[in-house]
Amino acid sequence: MQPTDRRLANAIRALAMDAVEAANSGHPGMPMGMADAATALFTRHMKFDASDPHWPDRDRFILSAGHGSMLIYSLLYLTGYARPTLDDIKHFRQLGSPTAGHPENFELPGVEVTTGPLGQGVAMAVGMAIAERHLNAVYGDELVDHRTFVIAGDGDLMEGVNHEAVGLAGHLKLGRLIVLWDDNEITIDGSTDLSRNEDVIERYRAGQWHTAECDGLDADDVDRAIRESLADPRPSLIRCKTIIGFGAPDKQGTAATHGAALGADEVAKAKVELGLAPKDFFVPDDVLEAWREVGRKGASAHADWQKRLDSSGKKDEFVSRISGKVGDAWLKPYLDKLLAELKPVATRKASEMALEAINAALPATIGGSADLTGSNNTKTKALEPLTGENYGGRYIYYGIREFGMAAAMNGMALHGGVIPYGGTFLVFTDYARPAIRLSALQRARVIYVMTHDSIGLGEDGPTHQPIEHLQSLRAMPQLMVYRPADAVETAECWALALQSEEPSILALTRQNLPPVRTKSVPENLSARGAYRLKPAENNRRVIILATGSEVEIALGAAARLEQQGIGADVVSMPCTERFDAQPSDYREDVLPDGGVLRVSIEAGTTFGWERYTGLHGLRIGIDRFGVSAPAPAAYDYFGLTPDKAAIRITDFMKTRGIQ
Ligand SMILES: Cc1ncc(C[n+]2csc(CCOP(=O)(O)OP(=O)(O)O)c2C)c(N)n1
Ligand SMILES: [Mg+2]
Repeated sequence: MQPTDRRLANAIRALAMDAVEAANSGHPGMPMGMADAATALFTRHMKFDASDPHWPDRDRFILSAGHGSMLIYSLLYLTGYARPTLDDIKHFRQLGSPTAGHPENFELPGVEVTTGPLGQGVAMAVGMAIAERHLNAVYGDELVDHRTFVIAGDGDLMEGVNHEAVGLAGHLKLGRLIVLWDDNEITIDGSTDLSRNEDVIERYRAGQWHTAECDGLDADDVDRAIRESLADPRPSLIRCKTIIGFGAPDKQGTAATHGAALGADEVAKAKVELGLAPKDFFVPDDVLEAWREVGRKGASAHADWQKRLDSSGKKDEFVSRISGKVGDAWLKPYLDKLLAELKPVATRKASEMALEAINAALPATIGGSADLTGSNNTKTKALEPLTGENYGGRYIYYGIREFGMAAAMNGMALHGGVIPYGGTFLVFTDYARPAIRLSALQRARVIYVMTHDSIGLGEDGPTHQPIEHLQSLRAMPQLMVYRPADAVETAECWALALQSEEPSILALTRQNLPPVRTKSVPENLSARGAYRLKPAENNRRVIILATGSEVEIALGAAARLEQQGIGADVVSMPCTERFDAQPSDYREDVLPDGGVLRVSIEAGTTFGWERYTGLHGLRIGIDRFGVSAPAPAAYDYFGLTPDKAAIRITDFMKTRGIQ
């Protein structure tokens, strides 16, 4: 006899309680409250094949309420994914176990995205749903026809990014996105009455979503609400009324079950209450077998899909597209053309020029901007807008939603098959930063086109002028920060970003820059992170390191030093992370130890530049907020001109007694 839905759900509850108990750490309340809803979703709706977590046409499931990680670990184990094993679950939250505190996409293939920072799961799901619709427009129903399901908590819906995600999804009519809201009226501090009185349902409705309500503890009722939602063309929010910690007799319905082990007594009582055996990590055979059958069910749909792919005539293209590998065949012809007609150009414009070649060569790119298209130069001529009426478009008007844009791009990148890039001003990376951090943590290939990268943006003044941004972004692991000096470096950095496994930030100027790279070379010099752009002519006594727009200033200062008989190398450093990864002999050649004064010039904080100048070097930069003035006046005011830099360097040499 088929076990009841409640018995299937109780297996989740048992594993969640026991794993949290064993770790003496974790969140049992959420998995216990949503076990029935998750059972309805996985047994009756989710299209997946546990034997192949990478099947491209699988439905995507995102546990936005990542603290309830035992919910997804239980589901993956029960349905028969290779990992986590029961042993992995017994090692919940332990060093080296893939059952990390919060679900990590790089630990378990069945985990689509990393969640835990509340709100971002829903926002990434929006990106997944965009990617699905876009690829559907390109490849048709035969190859791309899946849905994105989310389980989200009160916290996910309170976060600011939720408003951005709801607005974007409603506008783009992402009808294949279904969010199940765990409406348990509890957060860490206690009742949601402490902090919320908005009508969540009305807010979603205002955002052009379909909404449904159900008893989240009744799998049949959840199933009904999901079916209703599937039939509606709008994105759906399903309000699942639940009880946090359901089944724990003395603690259910209270914040006490949110984020702590229930305690042995309460677990024992809960097992009695739920009709479970008193054993730890125990799943009855018939229950496990029923779950395993659920995990196998998708195999036939998978096989049918494979047949359609094999006979589609598009197999190689599709497989290569999903693999995400891209070449850089566009680069050389583009550079040849560029070098033949050199002229001063802002690197944001140079980025647009490179994108014309990239977007023509790589159909996987999807561009966009948070309402700064004309400033970020992100839209190339042939790109059509991606809209609710035309998902085949490749340009997204994200609106003024930097965080929502970045999170959506994470979802798109992790969905696969598309390479998202999107722009705003560099200073507003602060608005997108939590999602940039998740790009990095998840190794999502997202390319951030961040223009107006210094005081060089001029008159908009200190609120718009990045100061600490470059260095603070460089401090983030697994994020490549590129600051190209001219059009050639901009193209090189684009090529690197596209081929990288990490997310990248391109920091680009508003103002024109003269070409500093004027000759064709066989190598992508930016790949080294830093390279000697101009060697000293006189006996080398100074090495000037500069990035982006300050490379021009470094060259001018070096010329003045050379006139005084002081030999000066100029090193262009478009990417410190790449330089750090070079072999030591290369780094030693570019920045030899001892005897030579090292100077950095960057129109931003000097914080951290001692990493390359050494403590006895000279750091030229801006250690305060900017000024509202035309760019040349601002540069002059901060001493960032060839003359002023050269004088600072020679003065510094004199006071330090450097001959
Ligand atoms: C951005 C962010 N802020 C704070 C937290 C810490 N935190 C984790 S869960 C939680 C409460 C979430 O409440 P709810 O979504 O209702 O989850 P439930 O207690 O119902 O399981 C908080 C504040 C977090 N994970 N992410
Ligand atoms: Mg809650």
